[in-house]
Amino acid sequence: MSRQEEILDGLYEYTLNGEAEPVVDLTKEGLEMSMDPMNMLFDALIPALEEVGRLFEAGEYFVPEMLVAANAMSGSMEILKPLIAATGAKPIGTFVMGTVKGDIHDIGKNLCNVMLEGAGFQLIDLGVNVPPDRFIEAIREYKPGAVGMSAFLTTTMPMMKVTIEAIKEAGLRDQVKILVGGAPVTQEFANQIGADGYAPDANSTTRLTKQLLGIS
Ligand code: B12
Repeated sequence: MSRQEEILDGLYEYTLNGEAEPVVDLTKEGLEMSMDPMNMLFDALIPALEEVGRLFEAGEYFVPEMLVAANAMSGSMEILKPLIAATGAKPIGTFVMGTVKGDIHDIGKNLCNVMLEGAGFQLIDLGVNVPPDRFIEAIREYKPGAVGMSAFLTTTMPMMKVTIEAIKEAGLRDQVKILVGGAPVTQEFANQIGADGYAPDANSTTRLTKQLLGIS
């Protein structure tokens, strides 16, 4: 096995076990060896978190294990993020992103942010547990082309509809394209609640946003 393969294996295993320090060390070593940040992200870190989700579902992992795994991944993300995000160029548009009220999952959202920034968008991240009013304030303040809402719980998905309705009531609906996403969200749900688009992952989020805003 090459050292690069060992690094990918290590990133996967240590993330799965929630060991933050070796994840950071291996990330740095990988970069020193000129490994592609996207490679580390999509071939090791994200698959590890997918496995964490599977283990949680199977009753073998509990919330604390999920949390340490997520934290281990975040340490690496902090290092990789500036390398993936674009530098200097004039932004091609503004994107306001947030995880809806009641929900604190932010890893999927953060990945979308990184890819959107990488594609040249100015990213306004409202964070997690974002109430409808905060989305509305941000639309008024930043005048974004697009707004993204993330939800990872079936119990917080309805908050997306509530937020869209609130944006409508505030008279702002026709000024923005609204995208929704997160593990339990589907295209069908997006249609039902009157969103403009749904994307299953960060890459397609970027593609869809450009398409909705007519940016080639
Ligand atoms: C890590 C994790 C946590 C961490 C979150 C840490 C953090 N900082 O985010 C912690 C431990 C805090 C947590 C807590 C809970 N969690 Co949790 N968690 C997960 C886990 C394992 C991974 C989620 C994740 O980050 N995945 C990685 C990313 C990369 O996922 P992704 O879907 O591929 O992301 C892409 C797309 O979704 C899309 N996308 C994401 N956002 C957006 C937004 C837009 C606009 C677009 C277009 C696209 C888009 O692009 C992303 C990037 O490619 C999932 C399991 C799973 N299978 O999802 C459970 C899971 C989501 N959690 C679950 C549960 C039940 C909980 C708790 C209720 C547990 C508890 N009893 O306390 C709490 C709820 C807390 C709250 N109020 O939000 C359940 C939800 C069940 C359900 N159907 O509702 C899941 C599915 C686990 C399971 N299988 O049961 N959790």
